[in-house]
Amino acid sequence: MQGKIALEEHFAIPETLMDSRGYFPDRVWEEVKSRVMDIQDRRLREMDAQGIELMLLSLNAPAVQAIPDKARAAEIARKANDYLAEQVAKRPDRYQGLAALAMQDPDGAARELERCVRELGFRGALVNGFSQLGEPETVLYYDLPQFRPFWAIVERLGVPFYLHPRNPLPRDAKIYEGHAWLMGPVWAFGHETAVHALRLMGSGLFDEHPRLQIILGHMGENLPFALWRVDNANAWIPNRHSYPAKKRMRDYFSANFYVTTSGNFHTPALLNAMAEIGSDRIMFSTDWSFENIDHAARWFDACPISENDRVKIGRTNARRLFKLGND
Ligand code: GRE
Ligand code: ZN
Repeated sequence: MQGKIALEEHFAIPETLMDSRGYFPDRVWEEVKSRVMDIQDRRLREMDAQGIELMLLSLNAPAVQAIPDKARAAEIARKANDYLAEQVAKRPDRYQGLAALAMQDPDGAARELERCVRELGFRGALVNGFSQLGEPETVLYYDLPQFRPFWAIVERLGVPFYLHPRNPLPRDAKIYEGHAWLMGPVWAFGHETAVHALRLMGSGLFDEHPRLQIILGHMGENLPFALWRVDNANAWIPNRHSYPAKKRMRDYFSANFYVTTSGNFHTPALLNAMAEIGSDRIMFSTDWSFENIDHAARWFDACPISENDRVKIGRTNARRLFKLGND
């Protein structure tokens, strides 16, 4: 399919590059490093070769979220956003921006998002899971009450918020002890991010701000598969669940979430997502530089779905959500 749009597509700046180092063996790192630092060269050739018209670019992970000093976190976010704006300005027909945000300071993050959207023309934000603040072990999840004014501004700006994975801190990763292979994209990323998304849903955030739109990568971080059981576990026990939110998790997932195909190029997973959230809320993505554009595109272009669904997932859903114009 020509004209695809991809939106979990990462770059790095020198200050954040090494955050991606630990996920790759030495022999692969040189390759990943050159991919993630490049924007205007090989990336465009890969996009051309695989029918990707536009990428929405975002900073690598965990980057800003893992800087416990909030002034430094804000400085790096701003630096990454200014650099991204310069790069987008060179090829606005091929690239658009998603803002990095120092959520360590919710008011500052809201102001930076506003600057990115109003002054730099960015289309939304991508944040790498919880933020560390002060003591490196202090973690902030965005269902906490101090983030409600931030969410009000996201809703008012009308831009989506991509909740991207990061690893849990060692303190919260004891279950993986002795099994380091389960960290990162293999398993821990998905679990960490799914729990964060469920916290947002259960907190009542979407009752207060019903127009918020959250994007999850990796075909929804396993939530489309798990959703029925989340709402129905022990359904024979009356009032088993009690949480601040007014509705079922399914209702929020259907009204306030999108999922992308990033790093999950598997037809049964896509069909499950289509059955649970529907083809209007699924968008193509690759997860370059950490996955391969050709793997993503070859799979997607040939997977057995209707051409109507392919065009929605490959292009038009993103054009609508990010207000990129109609066609
Ligand atoms: C990602 O961005 O999803 C990612 C990383 C590092 C390794 C693998 C991966 O940030 O998918
Ligand atoms: Zn990613």
